[in-house]
Amino acid sequence: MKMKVLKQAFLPAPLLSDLQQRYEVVEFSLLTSSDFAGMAADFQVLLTNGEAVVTRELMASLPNLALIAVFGVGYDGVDVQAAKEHQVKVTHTPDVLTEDVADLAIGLMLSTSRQIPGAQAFIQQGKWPQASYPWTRKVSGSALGIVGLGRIGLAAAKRAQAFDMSIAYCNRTPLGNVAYRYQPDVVALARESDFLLVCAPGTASNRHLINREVLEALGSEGILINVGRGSVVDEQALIAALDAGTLGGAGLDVFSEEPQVPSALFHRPNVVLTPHIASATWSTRLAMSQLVAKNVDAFFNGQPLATPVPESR
Ligand code: NAP
Ligand code: 8YV
Repeated sequence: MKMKVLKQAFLPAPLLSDLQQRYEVVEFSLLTSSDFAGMAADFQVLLTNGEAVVTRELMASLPNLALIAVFGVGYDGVDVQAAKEHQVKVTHTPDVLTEDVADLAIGLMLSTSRQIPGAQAFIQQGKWPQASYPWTRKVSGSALGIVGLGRIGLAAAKRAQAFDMSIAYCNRTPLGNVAYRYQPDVVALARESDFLLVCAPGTASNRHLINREVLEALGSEGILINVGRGSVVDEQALIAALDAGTLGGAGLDVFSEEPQVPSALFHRPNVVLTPHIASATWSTRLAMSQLVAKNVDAFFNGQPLATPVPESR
């Protein structure tokens, strides 16, 4: 008989069909409360993704839960303190998506500052015969501030070096082995930057780290890029700054209330929006899938987990 695993959130079809060869994957949203009560003790593994929320209550309702396997590197949706208390390990999918997310960060930087979507709309709206597209802002040689110089931040910095950008960063702890300038104060970093790139995780303490004061410091010529988590940016303050013209622009892959995006961000030439797609290439999503399966298999085979989160090591 196959062991049951509980699936709480959207996961790609290739991952599901792989897991289904070895496990019975049970869809949480299709269970009635009596189904759930009858089966809760069968689940040792919960499958989730980077956007979903795994609460203390859900963990408490699964008496034999021992592993939460996250499809994604960000695990801010998992109550890791509760997981620790329930002796539940958490795994995630670091490294395999780093390059893609850094690529999209650079893509957003270029398309926001050079207004590529706006320029395409200009052609499609038949405006070119009457006028030239307005001049935009140069990327090469400008100053990039990175909030969260981890795996993704470092990969973005490497790409930015090819654009001759001067690079500074803000982490809570400076890195010993990088040539980039450390700026511990995020407001000061924003003031010194033409582009502020957010790659920090969406932990509770990082909520609204990028607030009105930071956006004001970035200024009317400055551009905010966010590929980290929506909760890190105060979205209302961002909209207010765009309205007031005190911020130059924004390129956003993540939002506060996904998949809802405030319409106040739409139809602005200086704002480029993507629907949380930074890791969504075929090869990366397959690599993420393989890593989730590797962690689940390791758990059931009594082997060390491949990629536990730091709190589960
Ligand atoms: P990582 O290697 O753990 O890097 C995170 C970095 O953020 C660390 O260097 C950390 O340094 C820094 N940080 C944390 N809190 C900070 C704060 N308050 N101020 C400044 N820096 C802070 O993680 P990663 O693999 O690069 O991934 C980063 C995040 O990207 C994930 O957590 C996820 O939310 C997001 N992500 C988004 C997508 C997408 O599709 N858009 C895809 C993948 C990942 P210190 O600990 O020293 O502060
Ligand atoms: C995914 C992500 O979109 O890895 C993360 O933290 O945000 C993205 O790679 C997500 O986890 C898939 O649901």
